Amino acid sequence: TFQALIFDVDGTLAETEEAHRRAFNETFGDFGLDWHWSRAVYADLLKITGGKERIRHFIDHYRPEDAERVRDIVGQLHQEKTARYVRNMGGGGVRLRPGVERLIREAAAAGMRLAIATTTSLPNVKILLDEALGAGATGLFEVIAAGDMVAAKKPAPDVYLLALERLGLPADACLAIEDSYNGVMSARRAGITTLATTSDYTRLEDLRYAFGVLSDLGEPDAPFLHFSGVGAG
Ligand code: XBP
Ligand code: MG
Repeated sequence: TFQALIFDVDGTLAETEEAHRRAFNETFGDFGLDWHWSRAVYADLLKITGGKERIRHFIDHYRPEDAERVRDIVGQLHQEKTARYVRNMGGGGVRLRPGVERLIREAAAAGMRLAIATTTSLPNVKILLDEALGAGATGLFEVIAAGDMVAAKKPAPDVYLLALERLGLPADACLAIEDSYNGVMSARRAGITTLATTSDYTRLEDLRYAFGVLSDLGEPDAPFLHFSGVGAG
């Protein structure tokens, strides 16, 4: 029986990748780089999780001639990108995907424990939850495993293993909610059953290792359709 839900963030809680892409591109402009990540390029780059890792991959595969100039400032670029993302997300307009808020609130009310396992940086998680669910919404989540808290990002299992360790639960007590090949593989390698919802950038990805794949988490209008919390508590 499931005692906890572990959520991915980008693509699962909300469609955030266009906001990430914008923050990357604005940052490149700030630093005087003539780089621009189009949607098509970004779709390719998303195979690499983590912003710093993604920038390094871009340099290696798209702009090796810039390597010498930029290699040492990847950390700085990424710090600025995070600051921009947080600024851009502030001030409203953030929407969670269908059914996400309901699932979070009803699962919590039913006594399920909630956690997050994401490759994105912690400030990005906080601003999204604060903007979408109200200030202090991070408090709904007992555990937030994020970004550089682990050395190896998804599809490595580390971030899910960290979440399990902090929850003090075995893998089979948890259900992961994901949207990508990398995310599903990460949870699976940690031994966690995964429900996948497809997102804008992951629609065509191989999600066969999820136990179920849905377009989204739905938003029922009938009062008898509810999250039962069976198995919780
Ligand atoms: C999300 C990511 C992140 C974000 C950018 O993957 O790969 O890198 O795109 O965030 P997932 P940072 O949904 O599988 O966790 O720039 O903060 O890394
Ligand atoms: Mg994701």
